[in-house]
Amino acid sequence: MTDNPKQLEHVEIIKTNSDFLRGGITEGLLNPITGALAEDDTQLSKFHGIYQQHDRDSVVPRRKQKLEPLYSFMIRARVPGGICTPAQWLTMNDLAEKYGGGSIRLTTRQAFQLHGVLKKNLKQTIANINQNLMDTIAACGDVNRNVMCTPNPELSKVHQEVYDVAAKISAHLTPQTTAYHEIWLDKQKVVSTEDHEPIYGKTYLPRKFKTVVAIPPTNDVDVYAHDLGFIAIIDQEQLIGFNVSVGGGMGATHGDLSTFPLLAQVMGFCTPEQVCEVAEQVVKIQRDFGCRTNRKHARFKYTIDDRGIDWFKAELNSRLGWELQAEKPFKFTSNGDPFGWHKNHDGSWNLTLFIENGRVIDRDRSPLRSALKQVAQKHVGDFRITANQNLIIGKLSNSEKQQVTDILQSHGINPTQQHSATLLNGMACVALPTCSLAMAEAERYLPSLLAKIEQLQDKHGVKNKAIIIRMTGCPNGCARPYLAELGFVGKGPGKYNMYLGGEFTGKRLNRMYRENIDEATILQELEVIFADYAANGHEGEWFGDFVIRQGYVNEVTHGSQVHLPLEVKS
Ligand code: SRM
Ligand code: SF4
Repeated sequence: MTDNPKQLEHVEIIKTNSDFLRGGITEGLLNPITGALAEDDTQLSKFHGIYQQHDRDSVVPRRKQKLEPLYSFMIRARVPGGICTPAQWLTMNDLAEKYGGGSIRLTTRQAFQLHGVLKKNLKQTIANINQNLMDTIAACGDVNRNVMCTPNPELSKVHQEVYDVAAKISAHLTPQTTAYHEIWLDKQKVVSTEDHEPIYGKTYLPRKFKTVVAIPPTNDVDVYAHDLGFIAIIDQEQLIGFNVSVGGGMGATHGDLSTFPLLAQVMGFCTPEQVCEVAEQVVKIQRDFGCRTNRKHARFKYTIDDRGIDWFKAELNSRLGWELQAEKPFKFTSNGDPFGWHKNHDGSWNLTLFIENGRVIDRDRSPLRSALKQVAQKHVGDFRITANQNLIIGKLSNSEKQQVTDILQSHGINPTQQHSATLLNGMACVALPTCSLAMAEAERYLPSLLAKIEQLQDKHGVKNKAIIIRMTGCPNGCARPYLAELGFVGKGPGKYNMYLGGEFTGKRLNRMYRENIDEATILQELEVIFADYAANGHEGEWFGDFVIRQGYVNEVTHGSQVHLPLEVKS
């Protein structure tokens, strides 16, 4: 509120002067000299769901040829609660075929990403997404992003009701600027009307903001990793309301102990009718109190950590003009996905398919994208992206169930794939070659590391004990690695920090165990721990709990401990 303009982050100036997110994007799109946008506009384009990237694999050869980097764009499409229709799936498929290198990426926040879209194709791609009733606005940028929701319909009869709440929050917090329609959909601005952002104001939020809705007992959406969470409280198959959680986040910077992941704290309860009002006031508090002078300290988690949860509760209650009720009891039992066929409460079928690291692409022996295209062409139910980057083909009738099985099998895909627990619980962020922040491989490397980890588990007889393993190419935490029982965070090419001690349902942060180690060292470390786990693990004891009980790491009680130097166990 009292930031000195001289100290404001440059992005704040860009936002203020952007005329509600217009900047020079329209002109930049028309400039044929370069495949890039102007630098300031690359900050604004994020609010429109677009990241400028370049192919990091080809930088050096292109530089030698005196060529600019091979610029292209990542487009992220919002899918509230992860649910889309077969027609929408087909749209993303067609766009991936035409403009996105034949690849669709399902994200850890239940959205779609296309990579490699050239500047000249951006407008057409975004127009097509909108024609099919999806959008990309607020998929990125300093605003509330895609609202997540447990997508599994068989979990509860009130799933639809909870999902509707998630969709409402999403609509309520969507930016109101007309710039999006003007730039991408050729809508003319009404000259006499000023844009107005009733929730965000002219400078939007200090930083990205993420909202999630969870349906216990599954915490598949990792509610504790989010700025704002609503945990559905269901009593005798009636949705009575939501516990509200605030202040979670994952991002950190290597070597900077003032940055750290934090778990969200549950702070009260509200009714379904009160949810949008609560969400709006929470966002406005962050708008007014979040730090705008240091982007590394600008996430909502720090606003709450700096001032304390009691300050926040008082501020929220005073803005609401009424008080949140006391939180209600709830219990999470897992944060993974239930793979295979499951019957819904209404008799329809769902198939949860494992999608390795969310990448839907045709590979030689597994033409997954083509198979799903054919399913979408036949199927009348829906497609549900999970927060673990997997896919639920939802609401199938008995005959459709058989059709889907036949289609997948004819493409060499077994719908009830018998993968190991390790593979099924693995998750990696995109990282190289597209992510400009990646320090090491993640998506392209995790499968081969998991295969080696599995061999070790097999050797020690612990292969069937599921372990949540996550990898990211840098400390930003896009695959929520600090909640994993075993986490790997890229430090440099081929080098990772290794984390131990997250909890199986996602409610405890892990702790850095080894720093900057290569694959051989990772496997040596795990050999010792797995042998110990096999000999001394209790019946039913999760790996993350075991490593704490055995003293490999201490339990983390505040995120600032995650990266503290550790007394190394010899
Ligand atoms: Fe992320 C930045 C990919 C979920 C924390 N994230 C990025 C960018 C856009 C890199 C950039 O800024 O140039 C990555 C694009 C890579 C690419 O080539 O596609 C990227 N993030 C992803 C996705 C695609 C990972 C995935 O494998 O699925 C996820 C897209 C989610 C979506 O649909 O909206 C993704 N990112 C997350 C999550 C997980 C979550 O939200 O549940 C986190 C941790 C939670 C959090 O926000 O605290 C996350 N991403 C970040 C951060 C660190 C933010 C921070 O507080 O420090 C950055 C960097 C930044 O914002 O400066 C980042
Ligand atoms: Fe990129 Fe880092 Fe996010 Fe991975 S964690 S996608 S490397 S920003």
